[in-house]
Amino acid sequence: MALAQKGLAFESIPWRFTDKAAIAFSGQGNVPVLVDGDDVIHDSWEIARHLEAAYPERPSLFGGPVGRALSRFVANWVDAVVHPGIARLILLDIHDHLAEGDKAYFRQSREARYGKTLEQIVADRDSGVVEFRKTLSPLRRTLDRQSYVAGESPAFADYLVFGAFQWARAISPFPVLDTDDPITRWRGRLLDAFDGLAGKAPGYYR
Ligand SMILES: N[C@@H](CCC(=O)N[C@@H](CS)C(=O)NCC(=O)O)C(=O)O
Repeated sequence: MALAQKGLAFESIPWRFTDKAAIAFSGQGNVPVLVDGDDVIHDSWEIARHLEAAYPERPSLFGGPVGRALSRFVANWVDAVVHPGIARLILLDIHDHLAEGDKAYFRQSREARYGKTLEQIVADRDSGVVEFRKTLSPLRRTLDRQSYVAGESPAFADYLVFGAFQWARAISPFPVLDTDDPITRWRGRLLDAFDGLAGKAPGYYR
């Protein structure tokens, strides 16, 4: 979404959890990794900072230093609340979609992290999703009053949050949001943004 907002053409390369060798040149084992000419950047936040610094004449991802600082808060809220909240609902679905060679690694690493089996983690998700939706109240109240987290048009703060919902939509049929929710309508606007870039990605629902 950040690359699309900057109007930059890109090629995306599918990647699997255990394919660490393919990204070893980045000096670590997580995606996303951006290769931009001679620059190799990993971590979404660092990628956004790079794009903003390298392409300042293109539409801004942060809207200046104040926006960047506020987006940092959004990034931390997404890391601390939204991603873990969604993960507890969909971890088993992620596992079930993985290539056979990745399943054992995923199960072992996530079960060690949570101290439970994948099955135990998602067992109470029908009640867990009700609690998860309550934690989204600050986002819901914001999007009830304005079209995007960043205001009248989307920016990186939106993509930080949207990424979590796009992840869920791509990997799990479980509805993490209610259909009648300002957050669902905002998600729909972002699925349509940039000629429907995100909406064209395979997903279980719109
Ligand atoms: N805060 C980082 C998170 C990066 C991250 O955790 N990536 C996961 C995506 S599932 C990953 O590559 N995991 C590899 C693994 O678990 O081995 C970012 O936003 O870039």
